[in-house]
Amino acid sequence: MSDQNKRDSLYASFKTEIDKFVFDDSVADVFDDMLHRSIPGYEAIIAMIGVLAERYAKPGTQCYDLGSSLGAVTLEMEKNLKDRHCKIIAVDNSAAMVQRLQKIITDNGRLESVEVRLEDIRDTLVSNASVVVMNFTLQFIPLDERARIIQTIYDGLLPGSIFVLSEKIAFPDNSENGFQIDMHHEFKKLHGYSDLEISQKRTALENVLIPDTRKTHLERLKHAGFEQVYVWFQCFNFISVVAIK
Ligand code: GEK
Repeated sequence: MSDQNKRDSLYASFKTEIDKFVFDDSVADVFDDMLHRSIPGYEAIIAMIGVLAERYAKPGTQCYDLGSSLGAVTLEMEKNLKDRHCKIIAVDNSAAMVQRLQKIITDNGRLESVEVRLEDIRDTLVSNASVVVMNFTLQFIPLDERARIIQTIYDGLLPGSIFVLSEKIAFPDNSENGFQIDMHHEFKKLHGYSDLEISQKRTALENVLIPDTRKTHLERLKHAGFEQVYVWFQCFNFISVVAIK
């Protein structure tokens, strides 16, 4: 079994103290399995980002995968944009993730169109872009810095281009919020996570992953200047939005 396919059991045994969740080697080793068993619709979202990129990527422009982890989005874009002469820029500030993604890219012989950067997305300059994707990454950025990042993305996109934003969200209505979280946990249980794993992971993510509401996301995107903002995917408390400049 390769590192990429190792099963996630990071929170399987009881911990007396739960550290804040970080994207280190132990997480990177099991990350592929973690996301597939934790995000309802993850595979569909990746595949549909491929569809969106295929439709909107313009020849000779740049496509960004901000918070690229092991490159699921990067690889899907690369697969769908052959002969488009686009540069795909994958950015992540976790050395553990970047190291593994660099190896995946090298092993695939795809170095030419893909550039992997160890960089904080708060410092990323977006330019000449036709597709920018943040797949479950804005949720890890401090609340007061989110609007500035979205503005940088908007400014760096060419007219008619797209920004795809996927996020775990919160609901303003308490009973709906409870229902959606409950269903997400049910999804995780059916994918082999125990109640202990679910609860310890939840504690580790407290104040690390901070979900906004759908309304906040949509308003922030419109405020940055995006004219068309559409939620194209939702499953429980996970959504994906496409914003067209
Ligand atoms: C996927 N998109 O498979 N700068 C750069 N990277 C960051 C920052 C930051 N400030 N904060 C967090 N990250 C991927 C999944 S995971 C989602 C994205 C999750 C990185 C972090 O290191 C991690 O690799 C990624 O964002 C978030 O489609 O774990 O829920």
